[in-house]
Amino acid sequence: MRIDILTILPRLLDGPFADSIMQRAQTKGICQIHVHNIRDFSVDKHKSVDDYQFGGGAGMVMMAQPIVDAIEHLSQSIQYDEIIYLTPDGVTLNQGFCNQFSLMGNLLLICGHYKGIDQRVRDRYITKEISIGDYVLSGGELAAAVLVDSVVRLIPGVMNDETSALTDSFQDQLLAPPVYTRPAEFNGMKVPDVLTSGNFKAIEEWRMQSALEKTKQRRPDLFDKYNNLAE
Ligand code: 6GU
Repeated sequence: MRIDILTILPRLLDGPFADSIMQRAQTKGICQIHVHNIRDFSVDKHKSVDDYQFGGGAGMVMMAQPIVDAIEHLSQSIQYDEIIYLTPDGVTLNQGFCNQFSLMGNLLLICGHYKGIDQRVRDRYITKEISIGDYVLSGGELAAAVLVDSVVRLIPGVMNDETSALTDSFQDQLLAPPVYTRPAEFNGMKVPDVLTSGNFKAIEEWRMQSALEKTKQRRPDLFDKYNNLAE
């Protein structure tokens, strides 16, 4: 998979892909991530990327020209499966989208700033508009990092058995149960007896029960969905 990211703040994306699973996916050659500075495609003498919005009102708008030139330039050599605009007014990202994107070959992500990008870029080029939740970030870069991380970890070969997405299968519908590691007693707090019992059937039952209770408490929406699917 190849992922291209267009941004006016490329340094914000230096960190997120340089370690751990994202780094391994790239060194293994499973995924290539390329970050491009939109400003490099600006043609005026001030290297502008934004301008006042028509109709008035506070806040700048990212100009169409540099973004469109960047898209056109990259599209000469790459056929994108999706051109994704990260924006708080997009459709909320979920595991289903992540699974879909992880099966694709080439993705182009565009990070917005200020009031966002000129609507004409969205109308002509964007195939998906994605938000990562109901809160506002100062730009799309951190959202792009979240999207890339959640997608790349799902590509076959990226994770080993221990970190495999298969082991979080039922957490797609339920929240994860509590986990513990040694020592069995820490500062007077004991690990639940069942986990040290060696009774694997009882352990599985305890985990399922804990996951159900936690989900019902914290995410009644997921709990209802889970029960409807089970019916
Ligand atoms: Cl994709 N962008 C911004 N700026 N804020 C967000 C977001 C995206 N998703 C949630 N909040």
